[in-house]
This record gives sequence, C-alpha cells and structure tokens, in this order.
Amino acid sequence: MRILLYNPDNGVTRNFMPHLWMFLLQSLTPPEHEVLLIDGNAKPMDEAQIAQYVRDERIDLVGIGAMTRMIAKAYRIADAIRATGVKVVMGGPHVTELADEALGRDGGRRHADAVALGEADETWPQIVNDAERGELKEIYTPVDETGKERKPSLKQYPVIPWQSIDLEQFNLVPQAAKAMLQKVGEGWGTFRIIPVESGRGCPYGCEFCTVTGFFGDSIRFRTNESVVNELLLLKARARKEKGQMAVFFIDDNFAINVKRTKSLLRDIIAAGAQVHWVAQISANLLRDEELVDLIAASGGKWVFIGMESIDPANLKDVNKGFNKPGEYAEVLERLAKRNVYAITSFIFGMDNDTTGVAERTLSQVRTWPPGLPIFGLLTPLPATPLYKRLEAAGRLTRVKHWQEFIPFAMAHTPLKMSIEEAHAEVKYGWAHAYSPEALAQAVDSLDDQPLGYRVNIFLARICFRGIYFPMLGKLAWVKVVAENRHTIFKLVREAVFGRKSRRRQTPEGEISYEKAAEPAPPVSA
Ligand code: B12
Ligand code: SF4
Repeated sequence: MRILLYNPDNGVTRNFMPHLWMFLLQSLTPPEHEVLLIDGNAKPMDEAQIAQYVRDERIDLVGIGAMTRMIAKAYRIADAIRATGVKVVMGGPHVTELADEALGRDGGRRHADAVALGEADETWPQIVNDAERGELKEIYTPVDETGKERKPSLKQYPVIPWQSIDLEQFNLVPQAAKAMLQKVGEGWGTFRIIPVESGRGCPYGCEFCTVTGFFGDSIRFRTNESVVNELLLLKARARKEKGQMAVFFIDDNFAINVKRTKSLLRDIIAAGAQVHWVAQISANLLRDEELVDLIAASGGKWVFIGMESIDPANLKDVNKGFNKPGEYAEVLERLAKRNVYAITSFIFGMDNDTTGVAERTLSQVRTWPPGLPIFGLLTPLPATPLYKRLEAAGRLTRVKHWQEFIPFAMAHTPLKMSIEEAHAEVKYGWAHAYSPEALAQAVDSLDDQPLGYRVNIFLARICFRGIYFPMLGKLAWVKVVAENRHTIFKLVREAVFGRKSRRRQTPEGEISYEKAAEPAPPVSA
C-alpha cells in the first residue's frame, strides 16, 4: 500500500518543527508499504489540493493526527479524502478523548473510518495489516492479552532512519540563501529542529493538561544508548549536508527523574553526541546545580518552563502548586550563568487573575535574564479535570470550542475579569514583550556576551513574536524589520566592523570597558 501520514496546519504559525508521531509511525510501518509524510504547516494544502494529491499519488490509506486546536481542519481534510474513496485513520490526543465525534457516533458527520486510541506504537502495524486486508475496525485500543490498557514500553524503541528520511519540507533556511549559507562556518545550508523523545508520562497531573491522562502518571524511558545513537545519526546527517540540526526533547518533563537525566546527559557527552537542544523542564527540578552544569555541557541552549502564573493562588487552583514563583528569578539566573536561556510560558484568565495581570507579570519578566516569554489563555481541553470542573460549574461559554477554533480566545468565563479583559491581557503581554524596545533591551542585556548570543536572542524573539502576531506575508516581515532597524543596524555593524570596546557593569556597580571577545559560533534553536 501507499500510505500518507498527514498533520494539519495550525492556522497561525508556520511549523518550526515537524511532529514526531509521523516519523515514529513511519518507522513502525511494516516494510512492504511505502509511507509519505505531509505536514500542513510546512506544505500548506486545502481540501481540494489534498484530495487531488491522494488521487495523483494513488494513496491507499491516510493517517491523520491532530491536537484539539487543529481538529476542525483535520476533519475537513479527512472528509475531502474520504470523498475520494480512500480510508482515513485518525489518532492523537483529541480523537482519543472524543472518538465518537470522529466516528460520527455523536450525531455529527463521520470523519474517520477508524480511530487509534492512545499511544499507537503497537496498534499501528495491526491497523496497516487490517487495512490491507480490507478489514479495518472502527476502534483500536492498546491492550494486553487480558484486555487491560497497555502503555508501550520504550525499551525497544524503533530506530528512526534520520539519515535517509526526506526532510526537505522542514528546512528553516530560505531556499535563496541555502547555497551561500552552506559555506559559512560549519555550514548553515540547512537548519532543522528535530523532535526526539527520551521518555513519556508525567505524574504531576496539572488540571489543564492532557498528558497525565493520556500517557499515564508513571514514566517510561528509552535506554540512554538508543537516545545517544539517535543524536549521533542526526549529527552525522547535519555534517553530511553542511547544515545544522538542533533537537527538541519533547518529553513533558525532561528532568522528571533527575538521576536518570544526569546519566543520559553524561552519556551524551561521553559519546560526543552533543547537539544544540531545547527541552521542557519544570522550575522545581532546576534547583540542582550539577544538573544545570550537565545541561550546558551536553548542548542544552533553551529550557521551556511552564511557569503559568506568578500568583501562587492561581497555581494552587490548577494543581501546579509545586511551581514556586519566588524561585523563578534564581532558577533563570542559574541557567543564564551557563548561557542557557528560558522560554517562559504564562497562562492568563486563571481564576485569581484580575486586570493588569499582564503588566504585573512583565514587570517581573523584565528583571530576569532575557528569554522568550509566551502568553496563552486557560483553555479547557476535552477530558481534562479543568474541562470537567468548568462544565460542572456551568462556566463553559463554548462547549465544543474546537469545532470553531479561534486562536487566543477563551471558552469559559474567568472569575475575576471578563472574557474581553482576558483577551486584552494576552494582547498586552505579547505587544509589550515583543515591542522594538523590549527586543533592544533583551539584546543589550547580553552586552557582555559575544555577538552570536545577541543575534540569537534577537532572531528567536522575532520568530516567537509570530506566535501571536501573524508574520506569514512579506509585508509583515518588512514592517518588523523597519520597526527594529536600530537593533538590526547595531548587530550588523558589529558583525562587519567588530567592536573596539564594550561597556560592562561590575558587581559593585562601576562601569568598566573591555575589548570585545571573538564572536562565539552562532547558538541554534
Ligand atoms: C512537542 C509539543 C509541542 C510543540 C509542537 C508540536 C510538534 N511540532 O511536535 C510545541 C512546543 C510548538 C507545542 C505547542 C502547543 N501545544 Co503541544 N505538545 C508537544 C508535546 C510535548 C509532545 C508531542 C509529541 O511529539 N509527543 C510524542 C508523540 C509520540 O506522541 P503523540 O503525538 O501523542 O503521538 C502518539 C499517539 O497520540 C498516536 N498518534 C498521534 N497521531 C496519530 C495519527 C495516527 C494516524 C495514528 C494512528 C496515531 C497517532 O500515536 C503516537 C505514538 O504513540 C505534547 C505532549 C506529549 N507528551 O505528547 C504537547 C501537546 C500535544 N501540546 C498541547 C498543546 C495544548 C499545545 C498548544 C496549544 C499550547 C498552547 N497553549 O499554546 C500549542 C499549540 C501548537 C500549535 N500552534 O500548533 C497538548 C494537546 C492537547 C490536545 N488535546 O490537543 C499536549 C498533549 C500537551 C498538553 N499540555 O496537554 N506543542
Ligand atoms: S503541565 Fe507539564 S508538569 Fe503539568 S501535568 Fe502537564 S506535562 Fe506534567
């Protein structure tokens, strides 16, 4: 069979990183079948185009995976494919929770011929075999011989053949600049961020999150060896094509077992498998100095920290009381000392939030080392404890908000402000954290660092700005460049002419001037 795995676009940003599930299922497909991958974020297609593609490429089976926010698009694409007579299997967190919706058993239209519930590592080969025989079942559940739900072990993790997978659609370097950038330093002809998992599951059970329900509260890990080998494969590919490869460890909490994370990082260093990497780690686990040393030494550049709120009452409400806002600054300083910076994620519209929450949050963010703050709204995802609580309290304003997805829009009424006020807070957060002044400040705060770090924070901020302010057209980019021309000019001038001296503040508060060091190699991710 010719199988297409398709991930719909999210309607807001171009994808900076492909989705792991596609590569994983491709690797788990029985070898006699051919698997093609399309990520709608990298290769946008509408319903008519995908139907045409399926016909032209003589596809026999399509697998679609989607988060809740992309599910409406996923259903439209599935409908168009099914209209061509090709069977569609859907999987991922949304349809796992709402299988009846996908199968049209809730009174709505049917979108999928079959649904894979939960982790599909073991059921996917069976789905493919059943489809080939024309015996596709409606629901596939990972169960053991006794019919009990089974979470796949990651000890026998498949080898994803990164050396040969077609990754052209995921190159972040513009086509026009490719040839030139291949010759710069170690080569920048390609730059890709690749998702790698080292473990699954999270015991914390935060109220708004689907992870504990979906992957379970006990953690399963891959062997260190299998992770290290995967990094070595990626590194070798980057070298071969004179490009760069950064890794996003997509584990929900990469340091959930600190001892094991340290042992993995040590093995990465020992094998020379360091690549620049990003990972999600909760603030409470970053108290350990040795762990942070190993993060830096093994290539860690950015840590995504779900801070959610600077208000302990809010954190307690959503069962995330293990986050201690009082230690955020210290944790970020600890990382920054090793040139590791943080993507700090905040949620507005929590029950104890009042107007002005964005400015209160930003007034703290401004005192921290520079990073990438991101702001969202509390969103009741199906089957989460949050959804159930708000539903029971009659507070949901858009019960099936995913059927008409609107980015950055609440689906329930917060307790201490209106929905409109919550929306305005998110807008304020993004507008002020990513204003030309804020960008200039972030760059200047790294004044004592080599140029590479300052260029990196500037580019990362520009890209992250696009999460809220659409930057898909040329005009939008021209506007951003014009607004930030002073910072850009300053960085370009330094790159071309270097700097004779730089201002530096001593711990005693005196200003001293020293000769600039050689620029460090660019920091990726
Ligand atoms: C990496 C990640 C991201 C990345 C982007 C995704 C990417 N390119 O990989 C970033 C950081 C950008 C991101 C952003 C967001 N994310 Co996110 N993200 C994740 C994360 C941590 C890992 C995803 C992953 O690769 N998992 C590992 C793979 C193996 O698991 P999987 O994708 O579930 O696939 C398995 C099964 O589901 C199934 N399967 C999946 N698809 C298919 C398809 C078929 C055909 C079949 C048969 C089976 C199948 O088989 C796979 C193997 O077992 C998950 C949490 C998690 N642990 O999964 C959250 C998660 C997916 N994200 C989530 C959310 C909410 C978001 C945001 C909306 C957050 C926000 N408020 O802004 C944004 C929106 C992104 C956007 N605009 O597109 C939720 C989604 C919940 C839901 N019901 O939709 C999750 C589950 C986390 C959570 N807090 O609950 N995310
Ligand atoms: S938000 Fe993070 S820490 Fe909390 S349950 Fe989800 S994955 Fe775990």
